[in-house]
Amino acid sequence: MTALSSAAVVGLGYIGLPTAVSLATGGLEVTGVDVNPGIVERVNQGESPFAEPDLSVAVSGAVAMGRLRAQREMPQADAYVIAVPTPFTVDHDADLGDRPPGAPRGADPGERPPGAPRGADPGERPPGAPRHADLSYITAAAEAVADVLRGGEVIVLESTAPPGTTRRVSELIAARRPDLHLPHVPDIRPDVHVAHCPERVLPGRIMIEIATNDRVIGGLTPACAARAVELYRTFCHGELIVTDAASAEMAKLAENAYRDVNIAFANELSLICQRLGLDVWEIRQMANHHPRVEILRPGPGVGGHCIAVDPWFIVEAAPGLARLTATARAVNDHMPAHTADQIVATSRRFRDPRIACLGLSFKADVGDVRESPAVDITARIAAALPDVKILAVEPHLTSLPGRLDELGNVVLADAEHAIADADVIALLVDHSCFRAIKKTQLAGKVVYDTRGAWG
Ligand code: SAJ
Repeated sequence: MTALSSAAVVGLGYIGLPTAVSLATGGLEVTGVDVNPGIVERVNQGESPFAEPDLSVAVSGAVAMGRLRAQREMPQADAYVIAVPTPFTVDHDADLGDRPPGAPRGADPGERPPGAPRGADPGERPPGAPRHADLSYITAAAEAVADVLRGGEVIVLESTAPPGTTRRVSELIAARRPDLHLPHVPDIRPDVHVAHCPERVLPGRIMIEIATNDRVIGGLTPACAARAVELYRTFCHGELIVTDAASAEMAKLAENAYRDVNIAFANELSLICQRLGLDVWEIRQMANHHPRVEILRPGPGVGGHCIAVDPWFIVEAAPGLARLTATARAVNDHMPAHTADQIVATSRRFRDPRIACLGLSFKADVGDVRESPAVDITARIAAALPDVKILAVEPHLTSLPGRLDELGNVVLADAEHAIADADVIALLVDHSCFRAIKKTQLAGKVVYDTRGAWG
């Protein structure tokens, strides 16, 4: 088997672009493939289409060295990394809410491929309704790769997906390329290797974690895993843990479901403490002094394109068994409505309330609003109080997300003016700049701190 010298990364989003840059820095000739011409153009100009620490400089370096270029067409390459979104669809029969499904999750903030379903405005999601993985992006990517294979390539699925998806990719390629042997078929010598290597990087720390995190690499066969290890070894300094593809898929889902369940416990504890008139932050701090207790932080809900979505893939795989996983999702999905209700009730104390919502992104110090509880809460407050002007503060954005823009009574404001003007200040995201706000600036205001940032 010859050494890998070229790679194509499909989907130049939050995961694909950093992976493409890392492979280029690791010595491969890399082509990034994206359906969005705007993203292709930005990358070819040496720019990152989205904000992530240290990414822009890495893209500019890789493009300047001639190691990375972007295009819309699938090229021939020794290795393919598929890093496209896995959105979900809502089970409407079981839908308890009255709103459309959430925006797509995953690596690629760009356009959907032809025929893929449209996502709704980020932040909207009916609480408690089961979701099903929508594999249309993965299918489109696998088919495009299939069409250019010559034999000898390794194809790695990085997108998070339900157990069995990597095998499905191999089956899809086999159906399109009857001239090639694929590794899901036993007892043949495959022409192409197929593996899963789920991404694990934390937004805000992607460029550090992509190089240092341990990775799980699951092959459809041991030889597939070994070939994928060669690829990731070019840039990953962490341990590369080898397994089969379905186990790698499940390990990834388990990681995010574990975090979701633990955040749900923190959120449930916060609701209980509120009912009992106790301070959840003090109780959490005291409990965490125990050497084997680490309660996570309660908050206004769980957002982002991963933790709010991936547990549903476990529920989908084992509906009757994944009771705790499904309940955690329901607990976390209920938090935005609960938080909004509390802020609206507090605001009704004023005849003509002025409300500032600090933060719209899904978590601190990022600008990503996908599945953001803060957007949901702000929209709910604005809808409940249509005559009240809501001052939304999000230093990472220059315009409001569509869902808020449509409402008419939400305006994007800067922190200083919003705080000075408002009667009610709701801290929805604990960005560093909000944490730095002095208590004196908040004097005389009604403060609703969902993140425990102002003690
Ligand atoms: N959150 C809380 N309380 C906490 C921790 C988080 O309310 O104590 C909220 C955040 O505010 C946010 C959401 O949870 O709304 C998710 O944030 P996060 O920082 O926990 O995770 P993500 O979504 O940014 O990234 C996760 C990571 N997974 C794990 O930590 C197990 C990351 O490593 C994955 O690569 C990423 O999902 C992914 O792409 O799957």
